[in-house]
Amino acid sequence: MTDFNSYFLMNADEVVQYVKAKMNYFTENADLTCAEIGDGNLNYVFRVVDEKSGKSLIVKQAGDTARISDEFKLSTNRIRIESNVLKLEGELAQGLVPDVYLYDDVMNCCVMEDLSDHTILRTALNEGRIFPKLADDLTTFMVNTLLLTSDVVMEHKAKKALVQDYINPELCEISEDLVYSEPFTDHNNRNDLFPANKEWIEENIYGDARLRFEAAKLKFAFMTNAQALVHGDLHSGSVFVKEDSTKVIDPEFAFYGPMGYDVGNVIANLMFAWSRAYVTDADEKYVSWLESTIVETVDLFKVKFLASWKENVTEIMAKEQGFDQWYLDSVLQDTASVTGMELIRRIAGLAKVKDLTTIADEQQRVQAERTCLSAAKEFILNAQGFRTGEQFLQGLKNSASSHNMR
Ligand code: SR1
Ligand code: MG
Repeated sequence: MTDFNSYFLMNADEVVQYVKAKMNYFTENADLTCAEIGDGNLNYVFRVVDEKSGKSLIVKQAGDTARISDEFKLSTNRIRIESNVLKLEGELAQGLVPDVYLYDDVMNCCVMEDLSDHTILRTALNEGRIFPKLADDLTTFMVNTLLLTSDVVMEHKAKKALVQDYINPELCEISEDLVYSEPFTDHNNRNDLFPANKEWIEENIYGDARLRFEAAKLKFAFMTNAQALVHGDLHSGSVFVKEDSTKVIDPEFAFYGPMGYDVGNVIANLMFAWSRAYVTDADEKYVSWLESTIVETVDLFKVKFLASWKENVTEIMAKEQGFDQWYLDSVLQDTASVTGMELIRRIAGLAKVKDLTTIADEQQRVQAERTCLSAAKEFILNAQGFRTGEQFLQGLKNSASSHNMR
């Protein structure tokens, strides 16, 4: 039996031995079973259960390549980032992330709370389920984790130490490539386009010089604007939900970047769900909840951001009259741009979303993809025009009307 003193990728049996060796979480006579349950693009996720007591936990381990493809060689350091960021987020946004029990820098794994009584938000949305607290919880999470890690609030040397701690070159490179370059150029030849939309994308995305110019500017903002400790991958696969609870997971892409990167990711992924619901004629109550969730995510973010600013600002020049609103406006403009970038990259890039790929009818999928792509162009090219939740929703709906094939 190994003592886990040197790194290797564990299988389910080894994870059971690992938990017995490293944790006091289960009793001596526990009857432990383990299964690999991960379906993400990067890591291996094991659920360990004591069949006697029902107690359980999660072990997440990083390999040195991405699960989705060996092309991505990645440092296992991402598990350190994930564990430490989860702990910090847990302090800043209490109850909105899972508890971390252990981080192991030899085995490159972390052990955390099992959230199996929750469902991944994307899965739940594709099933048409409603979560009344979603916008409220996600906006609290974003305002707290973003504003409170920024120069507005933190002592500047302490903030710079965090910037250093969370330098995340390899995972940032993935986003630089997959979000900010490949969907406009296909220069790595790995974009995966839905055949019925291929020509449309070549003409309207690859072929739009103005759009590509804006994307270039946004890429440099992503790489250089060390504004706050962003989650870095806040799509609906990174959120667990149940009726009365929201938990944000998977902050392995975290780094100091633009606040709008997180907010835009949330909005875009709600828009994928809306586009799917729209073209498949989903239940009206569900569609209307999705619409109010998009609107509230923007509007509650604004209200909470300004309230938190008032309460927590320490930077002397940030207290100048009007600076709070000016700063928030710039975050909203970034939010609009990133909403557009995320909408485009999940359709014209490598990493897809099930909201769209599982639409069985070809015409409906064509319509949903074009709705998202045209709205995305509007969000990117006219980013300064989106300041309210209603404007964001209207941007999407206008695009849906212009692609209505019913
Ligand atoms: C190679 S990883 C592909 C995508 O999965 C992650 O969740 C990120 O969104 C990344 O872009
Ligand atoms: Mg992830």
